[in-house]
Amino acid sequence: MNRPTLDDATLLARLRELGEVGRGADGRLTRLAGSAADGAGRDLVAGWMRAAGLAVTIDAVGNLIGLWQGSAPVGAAPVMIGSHIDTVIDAGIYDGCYGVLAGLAVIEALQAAGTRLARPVALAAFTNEEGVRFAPDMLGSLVYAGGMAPEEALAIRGTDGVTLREALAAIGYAGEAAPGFLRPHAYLELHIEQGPVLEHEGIAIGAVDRLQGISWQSFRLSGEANHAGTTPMALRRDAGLVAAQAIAFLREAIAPRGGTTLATVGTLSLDPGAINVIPGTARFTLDLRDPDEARLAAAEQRFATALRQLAEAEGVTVETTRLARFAPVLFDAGLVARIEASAARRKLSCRRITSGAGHDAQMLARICPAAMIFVPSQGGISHNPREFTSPRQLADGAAVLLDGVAALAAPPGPAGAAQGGS
Ligand code: HGY
Ligand code: MN
Ligand code: MN
Repeated sequence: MNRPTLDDATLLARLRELGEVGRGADGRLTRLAGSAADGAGRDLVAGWMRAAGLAVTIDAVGNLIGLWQGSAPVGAAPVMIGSHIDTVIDAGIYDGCYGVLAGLAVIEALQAAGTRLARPVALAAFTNEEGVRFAPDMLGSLVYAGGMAPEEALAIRGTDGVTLREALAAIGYAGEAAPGFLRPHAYLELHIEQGPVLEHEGIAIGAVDRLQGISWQSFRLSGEANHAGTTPMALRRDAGLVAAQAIAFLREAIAPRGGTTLATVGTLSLDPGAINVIPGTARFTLDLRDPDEARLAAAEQRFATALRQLAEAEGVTVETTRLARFAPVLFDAGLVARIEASAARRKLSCRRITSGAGHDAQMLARICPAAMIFVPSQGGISHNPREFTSPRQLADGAAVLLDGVAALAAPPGPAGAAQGGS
């Protein structure tokens, strides 16, 4: 049995090939969950999984799971790795895809080394991690972990009015298997940091020990559309004004610079949207995050109170819709320690880090020990076509993932592989 060797060149080539799926004529990459581009991306990844001899299963919410049974005893709980391949709008090529494709590279390296398994290895590409089209985000892994019934998820209507059920059926990924059909022994997710910390500190590997809380809400403010030239300021019910005041309040009072609470209004629309009409309706979404649950709840409460007062003062009504709410998550200390030990063995600098972004790992942590491995993001940029991580850094992260899978699925001794690999 040889030492497993990762094929970094193929990993990079696949990342780039998948990164072209869903790229428009304008050069922007968008592969929203359940879109035709998502279907094409899934076909590509499922093809690579099958070529590696994995048994590919699609579950009822479209989660794509490849299983390498190898020499593992039938019925042994698998070690699960993976992430997602859906993207945001005008995305980079690494977010999510790196975790899935590095996971495939790890499996192929272990196979090529003739590794004997004590446990099978499952590779997952979860549905709708980004949540841009269907809320909440991490939807596929939430259902997989039992946090939402498949029927409820499939009935969710996207921003374009299409249900998840319709979208998955349209791309041929409305599967049969019951989400959660494989209960993992452990889950490890490799992901780009998407933030500035590792690069700023010159650290190669992030051992992610916690993930911050997330609150998503949408608001509809209703005032009165009226003539911009004939309506005195004192007689207006300007929904756009209240939205603008509320957004300013977020930065001034809820999430000032230097605090831990993060507030983002990523979508904002005024209706009817004409230069000479007072906006009768304003719609916006709010993404609030904080590593501390009590602070996150307090931020939600303070904003709700302020918005109500601002609206009352302008004679505007408020409708609030809850889109997502996930408490902060602590990852498995044993897995985090394994990640740190692997980095140390490989002489890679490493630090513990909190994830600012949501990830599928936070859902899998509900049903098994879970942790994440981060690699640096150049300039801390993500959810942006300038997202970049160097080939060296990508290879380092994949090597640490390889060590984790080898240790968990092929422990040393008669049944296992040689520890680690190059
Ligand atoms: O929003 C997030 O943090 C993740 O990218 N879905
Ligand atoms: Mn991601
Ligand atoms: Mn993302």
